[in-house]
Amino acid sequence: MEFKNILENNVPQGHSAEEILAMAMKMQRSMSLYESGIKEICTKLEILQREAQVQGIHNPIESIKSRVKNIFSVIEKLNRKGFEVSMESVEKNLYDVAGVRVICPYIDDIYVVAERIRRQDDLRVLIEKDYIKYPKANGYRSFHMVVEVPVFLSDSKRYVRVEIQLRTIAMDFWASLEHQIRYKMESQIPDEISYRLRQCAETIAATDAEMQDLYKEVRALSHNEE
Ligand code: 0O2
Repeated sequence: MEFKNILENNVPQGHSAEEILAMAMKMQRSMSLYESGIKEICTKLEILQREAQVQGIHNPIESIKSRVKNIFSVIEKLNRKGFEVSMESVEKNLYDVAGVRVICPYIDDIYVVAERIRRQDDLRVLIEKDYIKYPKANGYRSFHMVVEVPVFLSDSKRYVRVEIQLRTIAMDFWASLEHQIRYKMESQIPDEISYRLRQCAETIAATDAEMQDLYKEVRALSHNEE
């Protein structure tokens, strides 16, 4: 969301536009720490990918995307949740400023990657949310983890929170399009559209399960042939 829209729609109480702009510029400088946190996590994931490629075994990671939340979205979220707008508040109250999305071929791969992340003993896992076993009411499925990763600066070590979203290709397809559709609708999504989106999520979940079964069967067949 653009700064202009935030100020027009949602001015944080007790601040002037100039104050918020100055705060945004100050916060922007601190945001580089989140970039570093993302790099650390992406390196770990790329090492797992590379290991599978070198060993010629199934690679549980199809692709990796990352982003640092736009500073104005950060301010908007703090404001919407009633938190103070400051860098200290970001560090205390927000978990998804740094985000890494891991796209996996099959459902089982998600749990394999989650376990490999848990085993990295320099990471602290703070939160896990399994929206695959327990999908959101709208049909959203993904596995979310919030981890803290150490970032070494010239004179200190800082732990940076990174949200890791693990999804199959099919879950990502649904979530990306649902996100677009939701953003296109300025008002509440009509019930009929929500219903159809949920139906699409169910169809996709069934297809994901079928693809997983197919893969297991093919793998068993090829093992038998060896
Ligand atoms: P973006 O653009 O990805 O940054 P909250 O963060 O307050 O909304 P909570 O409980 O802290 O909620 O986090 P939650 O629900 O575990 O995960 C939030 C993130 O997961 C979202 O970030 C989305 O990326 C994704 N997500 C969660 N629910 C949905 C959904 O129904 N549809 C889609 N497409 N994505 C979802 P942001 O900040 O909303 O968006």
